[in-house]
Amino acid sequence: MPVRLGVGLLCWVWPTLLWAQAPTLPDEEEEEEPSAPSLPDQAPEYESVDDRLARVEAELAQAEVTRPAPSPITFSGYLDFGFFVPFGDGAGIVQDFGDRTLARVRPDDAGRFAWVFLGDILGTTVNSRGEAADLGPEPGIDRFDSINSRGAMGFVLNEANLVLDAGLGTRARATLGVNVVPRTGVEFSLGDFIELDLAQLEVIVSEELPTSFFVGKVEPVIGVEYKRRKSNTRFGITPSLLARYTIGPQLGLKARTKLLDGWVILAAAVTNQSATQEQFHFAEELDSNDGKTGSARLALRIPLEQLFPEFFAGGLELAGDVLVGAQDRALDSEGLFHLVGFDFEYQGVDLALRGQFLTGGSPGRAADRAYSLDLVAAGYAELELMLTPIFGVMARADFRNAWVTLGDSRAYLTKTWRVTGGLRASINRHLTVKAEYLRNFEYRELPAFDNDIFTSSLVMSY
Ligand SMILES: [Ca+2]
Ligand SMILES: [Ca+2]
Ligand SMILES: [Ca+2]
Ligand SMILES: [Ca+2]
Repeated sequence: MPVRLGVGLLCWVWPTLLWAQAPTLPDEEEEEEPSAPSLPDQAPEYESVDDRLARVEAELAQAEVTRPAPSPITFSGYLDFGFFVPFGDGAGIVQDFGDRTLARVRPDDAGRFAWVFLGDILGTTVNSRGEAADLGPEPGIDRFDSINSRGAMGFVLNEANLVLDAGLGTRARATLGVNVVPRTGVEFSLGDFIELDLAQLEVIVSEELPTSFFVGKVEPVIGVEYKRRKSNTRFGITPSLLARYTIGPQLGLKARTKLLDGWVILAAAVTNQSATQEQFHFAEELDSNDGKTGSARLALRIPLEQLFPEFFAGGLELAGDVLVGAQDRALDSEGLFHLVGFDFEYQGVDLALRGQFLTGGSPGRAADRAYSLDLVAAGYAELELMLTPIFGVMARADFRNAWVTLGDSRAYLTKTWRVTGGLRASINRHLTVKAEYLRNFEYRELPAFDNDIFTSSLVMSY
């Protein structure tokens, strides 16, 4: 039972991790030549060949035990420093005073809510964390507006990231990812916070049929954007308009396997919560209901690089995604949060093309402060191209059509589409500079307002 093994291992892995000197089996690649134990100069003459062999073997084994193990722990991470310019007041939403727009677009809903907002609350993203330049008007609610620029341009240390990787023998690996996020203090507090981004144990169950189990705070399985959710792996800077549903780390178990000679990739997870980013309406870390969330991605991987090596340098994945479980924050498991969609990804050497489409919903429950969601549709497609080994460009188009409410108090009508253009310079493996312009458009039935963003980022990896 690999899962039980994983759970059991986890209990002692974390303390061990912190104990850097803990002896663990070294990886075979890293193994240094053991210093051969010297044969004793004066072997007793009566020693038989068998005895002698046994003694040498014992000495070899002793040398193996006493040899200091090479450290299986590696540190890596990055500093992500940015500068952004909001056009407008930095907010992705405006208030719909008197329900003037709502009365036209959703006449049945006009007059139902105390506050109605138009636009996308996370549309004015300034960094890879997905933080908005400003959360905008917030009557009737106390929110953590982490950037809170109120329209000002400014520098921001997006995050200082530290990843600790520990090889636990040849078949297991523990990973710990931490972000330190300095933000403005309020009322004598410092405002800075530390975020445990990832804490997982990966156990490789089988090499022949490549299968891994993960346990802990793990990356989600749906879509493709989670693979490049961090600023040192993302080609551009900002996440897509649907990333909020797919890139939030989850607490639970995950498995991934490759079948049919790598043509089929199956990943599935059982977790406390949805894969929503914690800063968005639909997320919670520790569960408030017994219902667990199941998610899965089934992909067909066409090895274009092998079939047509003269044209392609990578494979094409076409996948279906599904996520369903008790809605987060609700105190029981009756209402279900669900997402279904598909994604695609071609990852070559200089060229990458990827995208995703999602639809879904959640009934919500005001008494438990669970927001309701009608995600009519959201999607994006992104093209990334390295023009030289140093300079690259990216272009992305995305949209989000959604209706989010909380009882009779708040409603968010989002009908947004966006075009993003970006530049990238990978100076060397420690230094990358990126710049991006986000042009946010409102659908025709919504009033247009200023919510474009210019942002840039200097990623210093170590
Ligand atoms: Ca604000
Ligand atoms: Ca948390
Ligand atoms: Ca749950
Ligand atoms: Ca606009």
